[in-house]
Amino acid sequence: MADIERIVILTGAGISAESGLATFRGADGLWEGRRVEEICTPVALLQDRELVLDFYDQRRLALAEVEPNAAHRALAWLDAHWPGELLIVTQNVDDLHERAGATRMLHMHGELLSALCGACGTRGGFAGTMVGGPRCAACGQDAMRPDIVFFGEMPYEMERIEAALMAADLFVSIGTSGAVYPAAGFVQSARHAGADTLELNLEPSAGSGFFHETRIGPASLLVPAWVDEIVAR
Ligand code: BJW
Ligand code: ZN
Repeated sequence: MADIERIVILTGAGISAESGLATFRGADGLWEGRRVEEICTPVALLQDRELVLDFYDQRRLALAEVEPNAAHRALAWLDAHWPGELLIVTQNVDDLHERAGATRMLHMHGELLSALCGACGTRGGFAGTMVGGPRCAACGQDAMRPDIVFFGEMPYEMERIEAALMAADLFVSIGTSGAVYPAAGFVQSARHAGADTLELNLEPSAGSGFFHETRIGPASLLVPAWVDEIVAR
């Protein structure tokens, strides 16, 4: 492996699984019998608004019951100590990376603790429940929705992510199935631009063959071990 200065880390639901949050495509990934692909869409929000708001209300409330695990803490430690460039791109909408202390990070699929006004586009911190909830403080419309990127919507900060992938020396993917684009394509972009690529996951992801190396196991063990390894280089 060549000298490593710039690291991009992609995380998915698997990094929060050991904190007690369900993954999407695991055995416990259904909500009232529906797959996430049926709930997280603009059409579902229009046709079944209460179900969609309730899905996110329940998950927002569940954040109070969980804590960051050893994998989140190891990445936060790396964030604080890595002298080169580092960007943690999470697909997760929980706040466990931040609670562990990570700062060089972004939420490409939005955040449970944020609300978006569907009428005027105002975004802001939100901690309550949305079913029967507040009107937008900015425009007064009854159009508040979770600040979550639904299928067919553009993920946040794509320009910043693409620039980081193009410059990366190392791309590490942690706990994501590789089923959802554009995140599933990051490994190919980074590799094509010259980065080394490493996957840490409980099982090989859909795009496992695109990585230079795949390590199989729980994030709480694999991530701290990889962080020890990278800082000892
Ligand atoms: C462990 C572990 C442990 C367990 N340790 N590991 C056809 C082909 C290609 C693309 C498309 C297509 N049709 C449509 C698209 C695009 C679409 C897409 O990709 N669809 C697929 C279903 C095919 N994508 C989009 O629409 C995206 N937007 C977009 O493309 O915009 C461009 C555009 C816009 C407009 C016009 C034109 C173009 C938006 C995607 C939004 C995703 N949203 C969700 C829900 C919101 C967040 C939330 O509610 O939490 O995001 S879906 C859901 O999947 C969530 C996740 O972030 C995302 C990824 O899931 P993740 O994290 O990988 O979880 P799992 O459960 O799948 O996997 C967990 C993994 O962890 C597993 O591998 C386990 O083994 C592992 N694991 N325990 C380590 N302890
Ligand atoms: Zn508004």
